[in-house]
Amino acid sequence: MTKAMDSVLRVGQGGETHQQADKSEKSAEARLTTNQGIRVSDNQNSLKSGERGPTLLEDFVLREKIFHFDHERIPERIVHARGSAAHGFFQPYESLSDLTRADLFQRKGEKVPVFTRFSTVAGGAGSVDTPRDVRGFAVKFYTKEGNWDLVGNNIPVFFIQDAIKFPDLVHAVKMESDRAFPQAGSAHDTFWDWASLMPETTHMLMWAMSDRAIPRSLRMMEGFGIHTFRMVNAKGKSTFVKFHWKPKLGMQSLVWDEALKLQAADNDFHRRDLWESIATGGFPEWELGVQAFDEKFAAKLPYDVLDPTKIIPEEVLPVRMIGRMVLDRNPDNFFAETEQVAYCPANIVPGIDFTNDPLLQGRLFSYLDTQKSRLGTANFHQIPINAPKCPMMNFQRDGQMQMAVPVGRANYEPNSLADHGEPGGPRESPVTGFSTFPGQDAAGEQGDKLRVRPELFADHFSQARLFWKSLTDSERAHVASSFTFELSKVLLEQVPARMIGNLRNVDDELAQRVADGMGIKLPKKTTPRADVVDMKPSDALSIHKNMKPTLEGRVVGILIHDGSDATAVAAVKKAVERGGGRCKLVAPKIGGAEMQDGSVLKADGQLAGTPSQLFDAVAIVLSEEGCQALLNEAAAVQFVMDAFGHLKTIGANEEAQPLLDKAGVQPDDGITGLGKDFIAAAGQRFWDREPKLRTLA
Ligand code: HDE
Repeated sequence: MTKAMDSVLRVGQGGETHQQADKSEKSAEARLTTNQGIRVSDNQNSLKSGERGPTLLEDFVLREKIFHFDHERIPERIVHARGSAAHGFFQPYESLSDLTRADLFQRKGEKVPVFTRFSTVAGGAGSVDTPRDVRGFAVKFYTKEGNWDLVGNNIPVFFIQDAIKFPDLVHAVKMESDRAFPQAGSAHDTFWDWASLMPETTHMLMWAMSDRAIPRSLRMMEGFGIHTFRMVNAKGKSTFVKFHWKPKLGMQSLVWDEALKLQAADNDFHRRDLWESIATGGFPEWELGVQAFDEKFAAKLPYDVLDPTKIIPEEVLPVRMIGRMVLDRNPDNFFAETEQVAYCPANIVPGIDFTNDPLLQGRLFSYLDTQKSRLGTANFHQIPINAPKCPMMNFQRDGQMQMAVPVGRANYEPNSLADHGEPGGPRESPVTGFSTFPGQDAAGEQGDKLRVRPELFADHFSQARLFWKSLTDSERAHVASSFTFELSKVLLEQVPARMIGNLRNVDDELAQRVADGMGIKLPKKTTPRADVVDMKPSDALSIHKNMKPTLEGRVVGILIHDGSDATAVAAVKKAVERGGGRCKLVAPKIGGAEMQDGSVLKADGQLAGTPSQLFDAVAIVLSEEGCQALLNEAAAVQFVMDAFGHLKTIGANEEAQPLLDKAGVQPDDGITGLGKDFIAAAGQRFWDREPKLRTLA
């Protein structure tokens, strides 16, 4: 074989010969090497004995590359496996020294870096973004006094009161263990079998069956610390707090049919939305607030503040806003940051402390334990995303994947090595170090060892009723319909009746609507353990009462075709952007459409792969011919039909009317022209339209 032929055969698909490659050798930092720093001469072909012969074991370049690849995956989180995260900062509005000595709350306006991860709970890491599910809302604050993790959810209560029930909950809700389906959804036998036998889940079930569990965007959900925590000030005074995150964009949720269709249209809908918003400078923002109260206030409540299935209505105790969080930077690497981040509710800083909430207490054990099996080593705190951004020193040593190189012999304390000129290592800080609030000051916090629930934990229905009573008619119809949808998927005969029997304790009308929705007789009421009482409805619990009719952070889809009016398209775009939103052009071909004036507008999405579910509102800008052509295009008719069915604003020019007619669009306040009326309506959903379109329970 000639030398020239040899070099051509040895080169991969890049087409570059080795002689050429040699000439173009890169500078030192751009050279491809093995993990040992050995320069790689050929990254296209493995080492073989002869041109068509066996691959040689001695090819360490190949073996190292494949070996590393084989181990790229780590065990996914047992819950909250699917998540998306971003970097940002927290900024307090004022000094909170009255409540806490925590360093991050002392100085108004001083930024503290954060890394925040949102997640679904039930599905695996590769599951879809829009199932009906609780969303995790976990924030790691890298404070000057160490990391504080506020590991919460987007729903302010939890399914269970005691950590010992958590594995049962998770086993029941995740895919069934023999068949491994369904993925990422609670609408199946084992979940409802278990939940219907556990009345304490009822309050959370109401939230999970509401629109809270199908958020439109991660940027438009609230977050909650759930448990009652403590803040402790410099004088050692403790105040109970409940943490709340409130989104600047207001709350917004999906329509259930839209959530289902999004699972097909874009598995990564929430992940992409978060990423694109940050990448285009629309930084998501939340306010952090606390409900702060003392023992006396707690003692007056008809429920226990240590019970995580209860809220304190904001109308009873207002939320004091204490700062804001802005997420302004996407991760550089999903695996290194979003996947390897290890949150832990036990990570708290001086000035914040736990309470005896029995769910919280169990969590304080679980997270450290799970990180060891997930990240494979007790040294996971050294991974950059987990490492504190303040000095960290102690006498812990060794373990798998130790990255630090501690100097000297001082791996024990006390020691007197410093007296002999050797490094003696760090020492404790009796005054500024973390000290636990003694806390044993309220009834029942000490006593005999017992496996019991406090009597005040027994009321499982009053707050579920409070939630129901606080919703709008449309939101109630969604709750009743979700129960109907989920229970209709349950094949175990005894379960729906038992569940509806529980719901009768929440509200007889709700139970009746679910029974009617399923076409079964209203079952017998189950007997509650405690009397159910009526509480004053709380507007803060409703999404519809807390939505913002704004274009800020919203995405408008503009459907165009050949012959569309470029000026009209530009005008819509400009007006949407002025309102703080973004536009995406949708056309039958990705290359774009030729406008009336001969210019070509490139599309952001091809019609067949870009349904209207992806947008908050749509504008249809067509010429007469363009519209005629789209009448025979199922994707175009569906685009409009779904925007209508998902209660969105549809702005259209006159020429597009035949398409609206074919899609069955009926006039209402959400069906507009392309001018000011479109812009005014586009940030809203038209809930009144819904009963005309589908039967809700
Ligand atoms: Fe978690 N939970 N949890 N959880 N949880 C985990 O930790 C656990 C609970 C929450 O984005 C795990 O790193 C127990 C309540 C979030 O990485 C695990 C109990 C709330 C995340 C674990 C609870 C949460 C987790 C799995 C009952 C809301 C994702 C992987 C006692 C306040 C954090 C991991 C992220 C993750 C255990 C209940 C929120 C197994 C035992 C209540 C947001 O440790």
